[in-house]
Amino acid sequence: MKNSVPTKTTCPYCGVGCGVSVQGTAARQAVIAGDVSHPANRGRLCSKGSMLGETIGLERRLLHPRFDGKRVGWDEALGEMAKRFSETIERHGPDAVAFYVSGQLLTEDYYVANKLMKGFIGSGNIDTNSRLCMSSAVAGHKRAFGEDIVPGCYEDFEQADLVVLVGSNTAWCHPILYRRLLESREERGTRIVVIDPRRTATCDDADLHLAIAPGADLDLFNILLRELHARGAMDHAFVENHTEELQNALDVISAGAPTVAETSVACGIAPEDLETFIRWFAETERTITLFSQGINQSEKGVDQVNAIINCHLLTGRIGRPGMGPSSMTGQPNAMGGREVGGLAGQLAAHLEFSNEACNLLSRFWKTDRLTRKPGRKAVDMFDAMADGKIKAVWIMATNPAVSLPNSNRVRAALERCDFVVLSDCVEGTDTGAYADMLLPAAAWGEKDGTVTNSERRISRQRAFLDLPGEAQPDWWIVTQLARRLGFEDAFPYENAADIFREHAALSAFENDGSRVFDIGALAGISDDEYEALRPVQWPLGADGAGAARLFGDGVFPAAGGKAKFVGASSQVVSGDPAFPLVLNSGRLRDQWHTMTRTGLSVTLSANEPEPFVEIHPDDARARNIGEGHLVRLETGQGDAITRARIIPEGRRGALFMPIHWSDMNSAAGTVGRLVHALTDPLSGQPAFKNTPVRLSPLEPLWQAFCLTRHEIDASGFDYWARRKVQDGYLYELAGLFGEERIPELGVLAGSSAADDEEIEMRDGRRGSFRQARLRQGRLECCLLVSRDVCLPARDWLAGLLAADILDDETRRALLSGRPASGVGQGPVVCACMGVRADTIVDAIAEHALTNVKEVGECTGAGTNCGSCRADIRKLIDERQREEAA
Ligand SMILES: Nc1nc2c(c(=O)[nH]1)N[C@H]1C(S)=C(S)[C@@H](COP(=O)(O)OP(=O)(O)OC[C@H]3O[C@@H](n4cnc5c(=O)[nH]c(N)nc54)[C@H](O)[C@@H]3O)O[C@H]1N2
Ligand SMILES: Nc1nc2c(c(=O)[nH]1)N[C@H]1C(S)=C(S)[C@@H](COP(=O)(O)OP(=O)(O)OC[C@H]3O[C@@H](n4cnc5c(=O)[nH]c(N)nc54)[C@H](O)[C@@H]3O)O[C@H]1N2
Ligand code: SF4
Ligand SMILES: [Mo]
Repeated sequence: MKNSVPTKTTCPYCGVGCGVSVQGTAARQAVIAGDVSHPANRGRLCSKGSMLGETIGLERRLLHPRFDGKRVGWDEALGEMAKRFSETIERHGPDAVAFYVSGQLLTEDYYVANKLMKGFIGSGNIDTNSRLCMSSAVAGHKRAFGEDIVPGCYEDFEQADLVVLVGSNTAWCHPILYRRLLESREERGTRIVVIDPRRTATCDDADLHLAIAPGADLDLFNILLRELHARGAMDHAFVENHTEELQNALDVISAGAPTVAETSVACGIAPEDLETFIRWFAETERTITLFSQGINQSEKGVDQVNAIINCHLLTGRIGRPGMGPSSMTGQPNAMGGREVGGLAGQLAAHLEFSNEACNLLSRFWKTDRLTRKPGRKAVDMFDAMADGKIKAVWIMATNPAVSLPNSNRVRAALERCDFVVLSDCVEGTDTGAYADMLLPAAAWGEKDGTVTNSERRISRQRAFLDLPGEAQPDWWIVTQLARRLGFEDAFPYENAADIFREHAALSAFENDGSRVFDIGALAGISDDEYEALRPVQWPLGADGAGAARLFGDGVFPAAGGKAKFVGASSQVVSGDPAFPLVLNSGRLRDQWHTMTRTGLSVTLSANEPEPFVEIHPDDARARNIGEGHLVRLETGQGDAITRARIIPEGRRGALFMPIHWSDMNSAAGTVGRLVHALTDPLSGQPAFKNTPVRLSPLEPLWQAFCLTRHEIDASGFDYWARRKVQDGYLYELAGLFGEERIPELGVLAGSSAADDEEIEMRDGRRGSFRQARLRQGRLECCLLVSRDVCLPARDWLAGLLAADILDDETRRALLSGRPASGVGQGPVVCACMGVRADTIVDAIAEHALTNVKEVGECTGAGTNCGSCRADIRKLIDERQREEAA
């Protein structure tokens, strides 16, 4: 721990980019709080941010470079890399190598990786997981505005009268922005419309939920544009002076001219709901349309982005307070990556692949090796590995074996690739299993740099921990390799500030207003000024002041200064009877992506213990699937086994699986194995939300769970899932196929120590049993096996590893699986404040609470990030229904 004054830094999770204040307490322990001075969050944090302190230990950290499974020093690791990369380039050309990077790198890391690949290795083959995340928004922005720019800011959400959330589960995925919206709504009465085929937590606060048929958004925004035009909602002066191609777009989308009624059928929503949406949009000047993965992750993602922007251009609602199209970025630095050209089709500093821009960049970098053509986009890059065209790859800060579509093929590609390097801060990831070289990266809290959030705000991430083991920041590792490849002069950096200054200088280099992205005012800052840098929104004026909104003056960075309408109509795709359902995938409130970090937090892991699939009751009934049953999903790409969750409010024919499970924490819960690798033809972004799938029930021969202090080898079981609990792990296990491999504690947890005490209870008739091992009176591990579906609730048991010496009553209870005296437990509802369901239910009953606010005052639940408010409301509703009955 470096000092005792709080360190101000930025949350490493979502694109809201909240400021975090960290107070060190002891070695690798810290008190985490929201930074009240940060304009994005003004002191608030969501559950993930609040629990950062539970993830900064050294558990699972990768601490030393490793080559071919053996520990090596940095010198050897970098020497080997330089040798392999240069040999490959010499023999097969620069396009035979690639970097696959991430929106979770800091801008400085990203800048040097891009500079090395495009500027000095001389290939365009650097792409990023942001391809999976917001490349459709990037392409849509460029088509409409001429440059990749998010016009508005978070304050707009507080100043809007209508907020349309389309393809976004904002309550869970951008919780603090959502919280700001709800708070201002209390005074302003802002209307909220949610457009999502699922009924998400975000729908609970909506005035209108359009449960749209998957993939029908283009039809919806096209009819909206036509109706806005027909009903006189057009801003004539704006359209005339600041846009072009409206008539073209209208002609394209009016083909066949579906009516509002026809469109409502195509979209699967009630005609009166569609009418309400059109009316509200038409009559509300201050309207924001926030879009996220339900829009971007589609084979027509770019067209959908433009369909949304079209409606804002027509009404002139852009760049002024409380209005505009708003692409919410997912990762903490997806925006920074866009600024440095992390995508294969861009150069640094918003320069495109034109001759002029290439010459400019060559001059600035003093290189004659700059690539003149874009490289391969993510999916294509891994296909090229599978085909043997790319022979060496360096993956940084992403887990493609889990997160790319058709991940079986991705794994085969990594297998085929001659030389795979992975920089990660943890070990044991799915991608790590395919790496020849593992490099230990510095993690959040250990590294310095900047990130840009969804409102173009650049904030510092600051180190408050020492580098553990031999871990190094990503920029350092890239710089070292660049020097060993012979580019010492171009990579002289000694710290992150050196790189930042160069990045800032490039943004202003020969710019003269031709690129909006300009932070030249920071090019000359000293190390101390960089250390003290306050959050600021680009572009920066000469005086260093930022800009909250852009395009308010109607001037766009396109040729001619005008924005463009881009129309497209949707194509009818025919289904495949072999795969009659459609699989959607997305996020849960308390986990981050592949769980390499949030999975370390006991609190965050308490809410959702296992991979699951959401199913409509009719689809479940037709297949004889009950709540909590294990099921198999199959697609043209692969299969998965998860728990069934039946959702009455869902859409028939539509399934949803969370993205967070992988081989690291489950037997077969990786959704990426199922997802087709269909991509948008323009952006290359995968269509993650709509894979044709079939579903069938499974009959377990037995089910079990095992609570242990140490990890066990569960790989032999047909089904398993692991989560972290206080002082240990909880495994769910099941036998599904063939001969029964019923677990025994002695085999799972190893043989007992001399004075361990083993207790056991068997139910001979049903073949169920419970075993526990006590060490000096404390629980060491236990196993509960059942032949029928019923296993006792886990939550009480999960706390027992942390308990002191177990008394007789608790031991008896342990074998029966139930707490002796109804101790208040149940699932954690509010992760931030650690409030469990039973506490809330009791408080509601005891104090006759009728709303979420009262529950908050009484128990603290829902008072921090607020993303559990929907769950609290459900508990209140349940209680009220019980009372009414
Ligand atoms: N808790 C948490 N927060 C996160 C993350 C995380 O891992 N965990 N990750 C971050 C990242 S990188 C990202 S990109 C963002 C993503 O943030 P979001 O985009 O909000 O999250 P998703 O859950 O991927 O998808 C959003 C919604 O799109 C809906 N959808 C699916 N198909 C369609 C469709 O055809 N039309 C419409 N209109 N909607 C559809 C889904 O049902 C889903 O509810 O979240 C960020 N925040
Ligand atoms: N089916 C389906 N798949 C999806 C999506 C979906 O909605 N559905 N969403 C897609 C989207 S939007 C995204 S953004 C991706 C996310 O997918 P990934 O990027 O693959 O997911 P993460 O788990 O965030 O992976 C980040 C990795 O970097 C490591 N790491 C963390 N910090 C650092 C660091 O500072 N340096 C280095 N070198 N490593 C670090 C972490 O330990 C982790 O292994 O998933 C995509 N995949
Ligand atoms: S909303 Fe939550 S995850 Fe996103 S930046 Fe803020 S604290 Fe981090
Ligand atoms: Mo993302």
